[in-house]
Parts: sequence; structure tokens; C-alpha cells
Amino acid sequence: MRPSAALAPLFRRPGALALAACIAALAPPAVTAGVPASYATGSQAFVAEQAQRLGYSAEDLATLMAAARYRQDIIDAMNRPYEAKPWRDYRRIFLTPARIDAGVAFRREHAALLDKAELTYGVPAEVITAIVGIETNYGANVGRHRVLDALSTLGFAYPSRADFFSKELGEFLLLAREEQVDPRTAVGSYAGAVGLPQFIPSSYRAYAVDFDDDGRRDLWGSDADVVGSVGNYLAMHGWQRGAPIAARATLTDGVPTGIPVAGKRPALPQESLAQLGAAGVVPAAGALADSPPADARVALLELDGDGPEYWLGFENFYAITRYNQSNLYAMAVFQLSREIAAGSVPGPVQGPVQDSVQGPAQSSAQGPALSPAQGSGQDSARQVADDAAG
Ligand SMILES: [Ca+2]
Repeated sequence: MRPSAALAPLFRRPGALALAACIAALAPPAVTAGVPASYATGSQAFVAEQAQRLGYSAEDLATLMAAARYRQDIIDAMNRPYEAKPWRDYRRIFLTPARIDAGVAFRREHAALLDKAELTYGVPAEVITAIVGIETNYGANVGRHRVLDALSTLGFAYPSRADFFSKELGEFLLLAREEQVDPRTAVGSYAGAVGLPQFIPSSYRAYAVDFDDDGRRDLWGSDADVVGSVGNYLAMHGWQRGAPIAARATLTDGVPTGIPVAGKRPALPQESLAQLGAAGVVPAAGALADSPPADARVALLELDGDGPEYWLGFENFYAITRYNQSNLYAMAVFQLSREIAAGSVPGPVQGPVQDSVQGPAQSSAQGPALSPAQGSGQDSARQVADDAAG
């Protein structure tokens, strides 16, 4: 909604701006071409129902929400089925020489922080690095959408997940106050994930840590907070210090019957290594540096690489899927982490680097960023491509 020419001069005065926005917001919903009616009615209902809980006066929240804009391109991005890609394509997007090299550089540049996070949370430095690398290309693409626009658009005009995103909008407003972030200017992905590690607001509030002890949790501007928060997130979602993540599986008797085989959707590791061994499924020779105990829990995975690939996903693999609920995502993190480790440390690393880079080199700056850490319990989380870098 743009001011008319007659009103425009008023808008140069700050006080008048707030007053005019407030009046506009309290008026009946305006019908704007291309904007679903639910957007305005949803926004008004949000103000009426949530202002008190969020610690706003109705007038102040209405003024803020009047600054939000419906964005059709955000709806379009949500509807692009990126998770439908097979593993062989997904892998080529994320396991590029550029992304590996930048990961080795990030690992080196932030060695002290990453080592401290590994000590604190038990999550290997290269795993934290790989997550930041896949989420935002190490901060090169933290998203270019206003969070206020993204979460209001999805909260009020994306019916299949409106409840989830309107709740995240509330979380964002609380977060903005708690961390002294301007809700009018904060940017993130089209799905409202923010900062280098792409935390959705509820995850930010629950799991981000102030790893540089400056009194704020800043996932946009503090490398320390970014690194510590990724480690804490995984630790809080079941990461086991020193335990394996995944290993290529050898099937001595073909695909076993009676053992569930997961595809792209995360599966709790429920079988023991001993049970799988009895069914002819064992870790590939050399895939693990140390033999895990026979009662270690694993899930058998089948990914569509160049032909079917079978993998064992341990508890730590499942923990990565709590960050982004896709086995493709977790496998990309795992393999990128191994490449980064191999490029960072002279001498042997744990096990061979599996399925190293294939396909032509691709500028990782043009690679899509994933959707956010969706928090636990969101089984419809999406891994969709952001529409462009920057
Ligand atoms: Ca901090």
C-alpha cells in the first residue's frame, strides 16, 4: 500500500509515519491486487490475538505488521520441489570443489572457535563447518528476504503450514526484542531462517548460545555464536561425542528382508549392528576407523546415487537430520565434513572419504541454500532451493 501523492509529505516526518501506519493498520483490510485476502485478515487476527502475549500494545504491533509485505515469490519458492531431487544431483550441488575449499579455509580461519566448540559439545569441527557451508556457503548467502515478510506471507497465506509459520512469526518478534534485532530490517531465507546457520526463530531462541560472552546471541554477526550454536543444537539433539556418523554398507546377501530400509526421510536408528550383521549387512571394509560396539544402533539407508547406494546411519547421522529433516541433507553434511577434514589435517583421517566430488566444478556461490533448521517435530520440513544468492 503506497501513500497517495497528497499524503506523501506527511511520511517525511517520523511521528506522522508511525501514526499513519497505525491508522492504516487499524483500518479494514485493504484489497490489494495479487495479495490473498487471508493475508490482511490473518495479520489483523495475529495482532488481536498475540499482541499481549508478545509484550506489544495492539497499536505498536499493528504498526509493525503494517510494514510487512506479502511476497508471492516466497510462496513460489516454497512450492518448488527441491527435495524431489535424487541423491546423485543433490550431491553435485553441495559437494563442489569450491565449497570444499572454502570449508577448509573456514576450518583454518576459525580453528580456535571450532576446537572450543568441539571440546564443549563433542561435535567435530568439520561437521559444524560443513553445516555452515551447506546452509549459507559459509555466510556468503544468509538470505535476502525480510524475515517479517517471509513469516507473515507463509503464516497468513500458505495454508498447509500457516500455523507453523505464524507461530514462528511470534517467536521472531520475541527474539528480536531479546537479542536487540530490528524486526523491520532483519533478513533471512524465504522460509524465515536466519543467520549463518539458518536457524528458524524458535530454534534460535531455544538453542543459540552466546559463545563469545558479549551478552548477545548473534547468529548474523558473531562467528563465535554461530559455531557454538550449531554445536549446541546438535548436542541437544542427541549427538554422541566420538561416535560414528555414517558408513557405507556392504550387503553380503542382497537387500535383507525384515529390516526397514530408509530413503530420503529420516529414520530412527533402531537396529543394532549385530542384528544387521546377522542379516548380511556390515560396514564396508575400512569405512570406520574404530569398530563400534555390536549394540550400536543404526538405520539402513538406500540413496539413489549412480545406482542404489546403501549406508548405515548411526545416532549422529540422525542428529544431523534434526537440523534439516532429510537424509540427503545429512549425507551431504557428512560427506562435506569428511572432505573438509581430509583437506585440513595432514595424514590419515577417520576412514576413507566416500564418494568424493563428482561432476563438473560449479560455483558454490550460485548453489542454493537449504531451508532452515526446522526444529524437532516438523516432519514436513522442506529442503528447497533458495531462489538466488544474496
Ligand atoms: Ca555473542
